[in-house]
Amino acid sequence: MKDLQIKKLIDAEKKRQKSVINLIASENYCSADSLEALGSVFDNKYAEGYPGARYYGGNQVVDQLELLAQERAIKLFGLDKGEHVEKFSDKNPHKSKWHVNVQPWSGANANLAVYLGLAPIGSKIMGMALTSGGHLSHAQKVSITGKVWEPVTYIVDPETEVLDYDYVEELAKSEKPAIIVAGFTAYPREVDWKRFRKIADEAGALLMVDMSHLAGLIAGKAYPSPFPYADVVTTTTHKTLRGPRGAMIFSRIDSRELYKKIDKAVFPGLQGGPHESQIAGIAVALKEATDAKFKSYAKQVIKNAKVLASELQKRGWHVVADGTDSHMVLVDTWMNGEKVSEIAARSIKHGEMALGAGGIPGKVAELELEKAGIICNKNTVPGEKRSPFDPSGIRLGTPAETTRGKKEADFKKIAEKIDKVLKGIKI
Ligand code: DSN
Repeated sequence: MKDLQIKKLIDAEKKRQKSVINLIASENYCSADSLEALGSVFDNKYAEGYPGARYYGGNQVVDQLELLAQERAIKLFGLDKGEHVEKFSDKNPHKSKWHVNVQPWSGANANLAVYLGLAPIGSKIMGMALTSGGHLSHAQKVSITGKVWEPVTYIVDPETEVLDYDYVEELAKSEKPAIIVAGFTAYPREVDWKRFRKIADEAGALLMVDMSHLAGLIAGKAYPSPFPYADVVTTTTHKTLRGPRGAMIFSRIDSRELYKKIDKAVFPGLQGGPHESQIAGIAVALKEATDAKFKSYAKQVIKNAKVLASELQKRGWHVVADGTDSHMVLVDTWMNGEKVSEIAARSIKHGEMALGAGGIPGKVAELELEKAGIICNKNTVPGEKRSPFDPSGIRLGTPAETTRGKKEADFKKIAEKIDKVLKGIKI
């Protein structure tokens, strides 16, 4: 590369990535082949429209690429075999095959496109609260998704910190949202997709699952698939799925023609030209994820997260929802209970008690862990009393380090190190 300033920064970031323990639950390392496709000549091409119906000439090769990416996505999640047709709710007559749009530039865009296509402006969208593990694009007030549509927000059970489906059902039945969003950004436990289908049917709503965090685990058959039950499934491609950044929207092909409305919402509704180089990189990752090795990877991700959670619990840390069934572990470092009362004592000295009980603010935990070479993110926790900029906990994830070959024994050591760093914090 001739641009030495940029080359220096790329090398510095490579060095940083290699030298840290990366526990950001939403990050991963995509393959060299994916990166090669991402940096390819496909980036030079304008291809507004869809295969066979573009607004520019010269799209013969790009059309083949996009169709191949779609075919691989459908195959990876078993949607080519019709196995996700029969199980679809008896109440819902829309038994169908699936279509996938591979053009969304990002996950938030993909979610926005679904709402734009399927929910009348001003209608209700029901999503989980940010503090319970929902995402900004699940109709939160600070996002366009909660300004253009009316947000209906559900939370987890304050005691157990897991979903209370009866309460979600009651809320859905009384609010009658156009769309119910399931699938979360900081919820570690298994989700009962079938129950969500029932809730959507009872409320007369569409069920959209945002499986961004779980896509790789679902592709690797290590976590239950939402496809038998959802009307629409959105996902990013760069988290557990281990591709380059991007997103996809799966929708049923049936008399409701949801897929046509979604395609129109993506383009021309929200986006211009698709990033075909991004689509090429995603296509590579989709093929890699069909490999048997990827199945072992997905299982290992979860095994590692379970070890991380239990090792932290053993040392007295409050793990949200009492553990994990996925790739992530949420630790409430602030409301951490009596077992780490010495930490609370330090916080009292620091004057933090005014804000609640208290241990370590998530922001402090994130910074101190980073100083020790462990990268994670501060995160809100159920019943959050502090602010999203300085919340009560941290979110830890195992996908990136599992890609680097780490197993249970390594995560035991990582838990020991986290414990040591956090308990040694001088506030
Ligand atoms: N920022 C992603 C995450 O970390 O979960 C979601 O957009």
